[in-house]
Amino acid sequence: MVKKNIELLPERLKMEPCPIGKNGFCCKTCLMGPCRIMSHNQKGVCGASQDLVAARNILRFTAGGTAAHCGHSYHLLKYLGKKYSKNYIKHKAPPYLYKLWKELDIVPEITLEHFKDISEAMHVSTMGVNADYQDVLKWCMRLGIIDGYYGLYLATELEDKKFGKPKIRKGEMDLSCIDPKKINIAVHGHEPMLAEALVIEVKKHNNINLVGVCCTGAALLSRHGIPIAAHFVLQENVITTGIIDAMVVDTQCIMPSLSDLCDCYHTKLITTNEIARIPNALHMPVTNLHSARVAARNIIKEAVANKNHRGKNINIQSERKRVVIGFTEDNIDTNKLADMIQSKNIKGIIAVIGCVNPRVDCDAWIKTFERLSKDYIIFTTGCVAFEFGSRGLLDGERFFHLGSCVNNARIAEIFKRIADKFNKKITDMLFLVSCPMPMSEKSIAIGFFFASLGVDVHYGYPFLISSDTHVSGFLENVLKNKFKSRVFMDVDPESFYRKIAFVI
Ligand code: BF8
Repeated sequence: MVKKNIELLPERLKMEPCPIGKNGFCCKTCLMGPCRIMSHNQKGVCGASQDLVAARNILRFTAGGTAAHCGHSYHLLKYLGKKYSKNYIKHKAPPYLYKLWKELDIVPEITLEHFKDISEAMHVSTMGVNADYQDVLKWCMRLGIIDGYYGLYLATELEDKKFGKPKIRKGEMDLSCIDPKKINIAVHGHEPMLAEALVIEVKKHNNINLVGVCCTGAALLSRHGIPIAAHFVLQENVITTGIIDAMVVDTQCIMPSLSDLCDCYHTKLITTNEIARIPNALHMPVTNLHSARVAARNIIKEAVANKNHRGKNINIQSERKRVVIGFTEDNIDTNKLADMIQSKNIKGIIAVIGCVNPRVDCDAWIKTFERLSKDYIIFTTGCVAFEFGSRGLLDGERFFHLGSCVNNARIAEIFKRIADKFNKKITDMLFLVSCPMPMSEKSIAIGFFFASLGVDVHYGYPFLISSDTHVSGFLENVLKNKFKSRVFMDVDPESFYRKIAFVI
């Protein structure tokens, strides 16, 4: 039974978001504030304008997201005992874009440590450093490029090499993948090193059911067909089924509430990453292949012993959804997609990426993309992909599941390859990235990566910008001039539909 003082997500959501912070107008980079800059004419105590405050907030968001993705690659490199590859961006990026980025002076300085640029971004946006909001926003592009190559591309490449490239196959999604008859272990987070070791170890036991949550779940689903039980918003519901014997978390998007929640159930919460410690969790550090294997065996022992402590309440009402998964830049038929574009069978490709934010009407957005799928192929990754899957849409014909959020690199690569077939620039193709329900700052970093590739990027929930600032004008227009791309916001699914459906 859940203790009375534990509130689950729907209850906690009743707290309204701060309207000032939501628009990006709250400055808390120094201790003279926080300053609330309510109009263009008002300044913070230090004299910072509304535009500067909003731009710095966006940069700090972007830096946070980039740090998370690059940290992911960095941990993989350390885990595998490998070093950074030199000239990685030059090697991966389309040459014309690399040239443009050079001209714009936004190619990150990556010699030994890409973290220098991320820490420099925090420096740029701290009180009393950069006062030119346009220059501050240019830093977002620089971080977007780092995020894309040293986060998304590098993590995807390292994981593919070590754990295998996904294959197209059938898979399953939903909470009902959790099996009351078996010992259930859930793996949750983003860095799948421990989860991969568990995939090998659980094969030695026929009474263990391994399920995934969030992006570690999406990675296992893509590579091995391990069922995914939940996305970010449903992670608490995984525990409240009452039959998860061990919840193993690595890093990112893990709700701090899991600690109290696991206390209310028999579930053993196990942390595995040194930077993601949680009170009351059992910590099993995973730093290399050997410690991953040892931890995997110990986790199985803990889960087996814990099954006897289950309570009587089992709460599973949903139904397994069958999905087609495992698409990559190498196994998707880019010739066929190019032919469909050439013959005007489809108008283009929309990549629907990122989170599910419980403050957004998810149904309305998914229905909108379903309508748009008549004219567009839909690629999807991350938590929003789970929503397509749980509605039975991931058919591998019109809707393609391309994996976890770092696997957005696959989408960038497919865009690059299709544009090459037409001998065109990415920006000249009808490609769109839509992040309808962003929750994490990582979604913002990914958006700036696609914008730096020349792809239009849509957000369906305000990320620190409101429609009447110079900042949003810059993001819509200045980017258009330099990159032929724009970052725009439309929170209304119907108005977004009209903008996209009637593009010729
Ligand atoms: O990297 S989609 S809620 S789980 S941040 Fe987090 Fe958002 Fe889910 Fe994966 Ni991506």
